[in-house]
Amino acid sequence: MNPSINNYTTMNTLMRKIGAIVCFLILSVPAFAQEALIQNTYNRESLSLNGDWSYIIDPYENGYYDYRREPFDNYFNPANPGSGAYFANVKPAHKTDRVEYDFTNADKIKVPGSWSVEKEQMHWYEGTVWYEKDFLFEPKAGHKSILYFGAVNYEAHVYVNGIKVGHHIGGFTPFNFEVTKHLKKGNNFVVVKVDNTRKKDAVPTINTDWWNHGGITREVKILQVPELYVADYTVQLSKEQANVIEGTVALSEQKAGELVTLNIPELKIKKTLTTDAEGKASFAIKAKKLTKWHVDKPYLYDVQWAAGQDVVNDRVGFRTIEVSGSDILLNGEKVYLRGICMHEENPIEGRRNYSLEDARMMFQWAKELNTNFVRLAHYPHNEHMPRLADELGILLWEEIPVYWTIDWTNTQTLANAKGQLSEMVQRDKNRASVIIWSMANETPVSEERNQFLKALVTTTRELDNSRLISAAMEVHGEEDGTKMISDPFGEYVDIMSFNQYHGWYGGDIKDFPNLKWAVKYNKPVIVSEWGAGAKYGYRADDQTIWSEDYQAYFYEQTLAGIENIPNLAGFTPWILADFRSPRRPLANIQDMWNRKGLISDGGFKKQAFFVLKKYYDKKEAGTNL
Ligand code: GCB
Repeated sequence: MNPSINNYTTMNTLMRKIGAIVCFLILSVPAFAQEALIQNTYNRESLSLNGDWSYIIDPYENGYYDYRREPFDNYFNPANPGSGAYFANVKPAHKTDRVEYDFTNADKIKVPGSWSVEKEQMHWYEGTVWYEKDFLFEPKAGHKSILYFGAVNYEAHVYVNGIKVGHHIGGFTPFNFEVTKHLKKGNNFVVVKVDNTRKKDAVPTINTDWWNHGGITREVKILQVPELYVADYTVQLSKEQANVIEGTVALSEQKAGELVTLNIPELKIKKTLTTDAEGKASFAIKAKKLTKWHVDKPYLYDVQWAAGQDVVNDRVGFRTIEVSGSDILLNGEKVYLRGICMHEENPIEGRRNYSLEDARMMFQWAKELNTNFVRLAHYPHNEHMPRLADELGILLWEEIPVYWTIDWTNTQTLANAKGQLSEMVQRDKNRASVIIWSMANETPVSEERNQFLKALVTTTRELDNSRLISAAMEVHGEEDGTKMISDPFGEYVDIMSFNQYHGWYGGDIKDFPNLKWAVKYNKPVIVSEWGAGAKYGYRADDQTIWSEDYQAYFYEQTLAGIENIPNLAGFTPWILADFRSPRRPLANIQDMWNRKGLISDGGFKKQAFFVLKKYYDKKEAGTNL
């Protein structure tokens, strides 16, 4: 054995042990229980950390584990950070200092963004990348600082000035950590270990039909809130009592006897509530002359909460959503869902959507199609989407990435799915546009799966019992020439939704108008997907696969037969725009894009777009189809 290695090893072990003891003394509380999500980060004072960040690609996770594969986190000593842990962001102070990473001179990357698109050499990269940002900070007296991430795909370890502040799993939902004590006046830095490695027991699992965009994919900011602040609230129309606005509010601390005021000026509502021992209060107030939120008139009210020094404003629409037999009722009236599916991807730039402009582009296309409903597939999209949908009058289906073959018996996987579900509901529960929470997409029927999905339904109903629950299920075989919609999970949802690809994945599209369907449950039905691939600009005839003509014919045939499906309350064809997918290699046609979009990767409309638009125009006008 090489003696110097041996010595080094002994020294290193000793140092580690000392470090571990010091670290244990400093951080003797287990640090990273998930912190509650703060409600409405849009209208709070904040410092944006968007823009250029330094990054270091780290396929061996060298900055996270030592050479014995032990995480530096386990024994890290901030007073003596060493030269290994990248999150320490150490700079050599002397010419003899050896530090083998350097954020200052490292290449820069955009936040929000996806490295697979921004950095050519990282197009196919899946693994760890370290992000670092320096920033100036001015702490505000009497205030707390909360570091907020809109989303990081998929796993994030977060460090502020070299100290770990938290960890998050799940690529499409927000998270935050209170960092008041870690920030100082002047220069500060934040480091995030981002890891988009696909894992079998993750949510989603290793197999998806979309691009695994790695990076800090949504905004990052530091919120500054008063010491005691309005942490959470729900404001909505009661399901049971007409024109009653009801809800709850929770302060950041479990303090009884605090006064919280709800103000909705236009309705002349000003009510002061007193918190209970948990720092919470609830209310139910009759509103006179309420204008309800509707797709035809998306009316929003200014809603303001005030407690102590804290004031937070929101814009909230009031509506009810329920089912009755095979109908979906919006404000008590039947609504037919003229829908479309979307991924959270900008087809022109091939990156994740993250901005208000992106949201406008997507919804403008949806409006041009004359839709009133959008399925945000297959994971929660960024918050601009529900906020803008509230303003534009578009109904939304939101879902979590419980997609295909999830590890159903794994309790960690279930906890993960519940975590993502809770974060989605927590973020969007005050958005009138959101009417459906979807539990899953095309999951194979088994007892284990049923139990898993039932557990998600229970969690959803506990969090928000005012919206409808569904899942994109499948067609389960044929009986006597009739296609069966009979997934046993149908028993637990409010709306039976199913994807079907007759004419694409099997079957002949010319037969579609004559197909027979049977739905096991007497509930409203949404066909949550159907579609065919076409390369924009490829014109041939309606029998030639991949041509725009075939896709247009496919749409005509499907639309000619879709109303034969019993209890049909609407549908969302697959999909508004072409999107990147590693499952789609066909050269010169797909080139790693799923081509089922009605709009191409360049942003051009295919023929089928106009077929669907014509159908929706007629449907809206109530004229003969
Ligand atoms: C599906 C999936 C969707 C796919 C689509 C397709 O059923 O739900 O994620 O992208 O089919 O294009 O095959």
